[in-house]
Amino acid sequence: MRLAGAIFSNVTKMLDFYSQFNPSPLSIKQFIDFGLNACERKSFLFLRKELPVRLANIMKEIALLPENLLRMPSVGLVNQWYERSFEEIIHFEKMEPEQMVLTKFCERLVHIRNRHADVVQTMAQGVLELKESHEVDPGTENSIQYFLDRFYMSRISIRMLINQHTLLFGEQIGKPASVSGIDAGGRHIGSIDPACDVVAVVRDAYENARFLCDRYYLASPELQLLQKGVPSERPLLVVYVPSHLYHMLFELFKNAMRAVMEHHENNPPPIQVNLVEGKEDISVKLSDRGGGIPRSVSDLLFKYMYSTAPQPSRSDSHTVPLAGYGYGLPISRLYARYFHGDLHLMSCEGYGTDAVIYLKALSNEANELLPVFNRTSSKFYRPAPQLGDWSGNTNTAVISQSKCRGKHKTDSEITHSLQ
Ligand code: P4A
Repeated sequence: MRLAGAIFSNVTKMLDFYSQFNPSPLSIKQFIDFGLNACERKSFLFLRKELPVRLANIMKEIALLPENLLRMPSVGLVNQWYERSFEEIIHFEKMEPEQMVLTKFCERLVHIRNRHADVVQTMAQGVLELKESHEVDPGTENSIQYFLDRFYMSRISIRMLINQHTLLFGEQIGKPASVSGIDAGGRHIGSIDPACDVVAVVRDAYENARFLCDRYYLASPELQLLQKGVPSERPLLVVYVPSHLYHMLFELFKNAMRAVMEHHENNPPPIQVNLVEGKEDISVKLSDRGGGIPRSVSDLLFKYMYSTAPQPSRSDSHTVPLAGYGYGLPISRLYARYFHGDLHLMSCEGYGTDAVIYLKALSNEANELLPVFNRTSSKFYRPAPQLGDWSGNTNTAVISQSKCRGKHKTDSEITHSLQ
């Protein structure tokens, strides 16, 4: 009992200690330089500090979640995984970087990666448990949206670090299955392709989405590829993580195909993909004529609380739709933002939707975008009255406070609104 208490307080102390440091974002160029001057010892020394820092920063935010969400069994499970993994990495804190230790560290990272494989699903399950057991107010919903964006971004970054280390220095067992299946001809540096052929990834994602589309709708829209921008003759090559690009494109193709097939009984119009290489940005635009969605819906497509629905049961697995309500879009946008790109949806209701993936054209400008735990981030978890400062009928809290009927503001409302 006393021992358990001692371990508990030690981990708590370590969490406090490591959460004081800000995560160190790396650029794609730094990942590559690190990979080329491959030294396992140096990587080990960096990760045994950086991984606890990134874990501690996000664990501090988990602790600030609304209490009713924290009490959900799935959230508790995820929290336990994080505590476990944090402890396991801290274990290497004072070890000499000899070969035996380096090997054990690599094995531990693979183990941790496997432990966290279902974090996205399990957290989504936690949100579902909350929705089914509680009325969720708009303030709590905002906190959850804010948290999940940061939590999943943190996870993407931690997996990136683990993948780089295990791919560069680990045995064959450390290699995760290739998602897109594109043969890079051995030029990869960890998970980064210094000459990632965007057209090849677009075609691959299209073909795999089309396979699902054909199976469900017995037809599929064609792909029309157009390449524009500064020099357009040579293939568009980027320094990027192909699996991240594939993830985003596959998601967007599934959405576009579903919209097109639901909107056209026969002769589905093609999905157009425009590739543009600018000085600062590389843009990949998918345009479909799937009928589009109203603006009120396109905002919701990025909201975790609206995208959370129970998984279809196994018995309907032969009829799973092409693109369901999942975390596909919000997570895809995080992949884009992770290296300072972005993902935008522009829909014209009644016609179709454009989805644009922006990537940084220069690998030294493609820095990791990481959540930092501090006073500013903590503020977002404090329940605050949702008081709108624009007229309108979207915020019921405003209406219920009868401001729209010309009620005077209280002194405190005025003071606060001017701060
Ligand atoms: N129109 N346009 C889109 C959808 C509809 C669309 C759609 C009905 C809505 C939800 C969904 C999938 C498609 C599109 C491209 C996009 C996103 C939405 O990238 O044509 O699954 C939840």
